[in-house]
Amino acid sequence: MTKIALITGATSGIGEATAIEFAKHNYNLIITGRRSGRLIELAKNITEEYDVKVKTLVFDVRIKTSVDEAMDSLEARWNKIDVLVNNAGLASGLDPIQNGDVADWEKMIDTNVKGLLYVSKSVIPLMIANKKGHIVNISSIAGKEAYANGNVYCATKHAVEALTKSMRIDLLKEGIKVSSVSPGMVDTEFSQVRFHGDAKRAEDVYKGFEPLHAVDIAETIWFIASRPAHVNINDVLIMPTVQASAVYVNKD
Ligand code: NDP
Ligand code: 8X3
Repeated sequence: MTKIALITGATSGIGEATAIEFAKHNYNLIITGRRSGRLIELAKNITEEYDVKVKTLVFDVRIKTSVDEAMDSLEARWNKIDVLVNNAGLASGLDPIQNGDVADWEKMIDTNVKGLLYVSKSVIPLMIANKKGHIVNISSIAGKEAYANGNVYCATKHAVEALTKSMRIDLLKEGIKVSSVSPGMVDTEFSQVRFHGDAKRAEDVYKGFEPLHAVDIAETIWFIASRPAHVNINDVLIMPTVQASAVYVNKD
């Protein structure tokens, strides 16, 4: 039977590349995000290129009732979710803690922590019923290290790390694998969002070196998801070759 992957935040960057990677490997897909136009376009492109089915679900991961409504709308044939990629997330702002904007803080906490929990809460019972499943949480180098002005973003990704470890323990007896992928700098829309649409500032982040590309992370997620049943890759920390830590980057 064709397997199913649910990928949150598939309207751009890592999530979009991951959807394409799983389609390439013959998975049917549930792709989610808030920008419905982009989801429809991606579904169209994927189904034209690959012989798979794609279901689009438009919801904001921060709103539990929206997550539940979207998940409840799934027809029974979509309920056997083999892989959940908790990818939807963002940084908003890059300010010292004393200047931080509370709205930015809440956006990051609500999306990166509460959103991941809400989606997991609705998918885990389906995986338990199927007696198998694999959850891949997208963390970050910011989940391993704290860096100047990263404060709340780093805190949310440290929370993702703790949740990943704890979920792995809680779901052990249910046969559900839990992994995380922690990338360094990846050239996506991430910095545009972090800098509130300031395209110039976002572009400068990736100048003078080759960052990771979304497909590098997508291929890593696929590798993790495609290991044999007895193997779980707990965590992958993946960096551009020129990046040694959150802040040490060998730029031209
Ligand atoms: P993008 O901004 O390109 O993609 C983010 C995705 O998350 C979009 O599809 C967006 O969809 C979705 N999203 C954001 N907020 C919400 C929300 N409230 N509800 C539903 N979906 C939401 O960034 P990336 O691809 O880089 O980011 C993906 C993940 O990777 C994030 O968790 C990020 O923290 C992590 N990461 C990124 C790194 C990088 O350098 N780029 C490095 C390490 C980790 P939409 O706006 O349509 O809702
Ligand atoms: C995104 C990478 O270095 O901006 O998680 O925190 S970084």
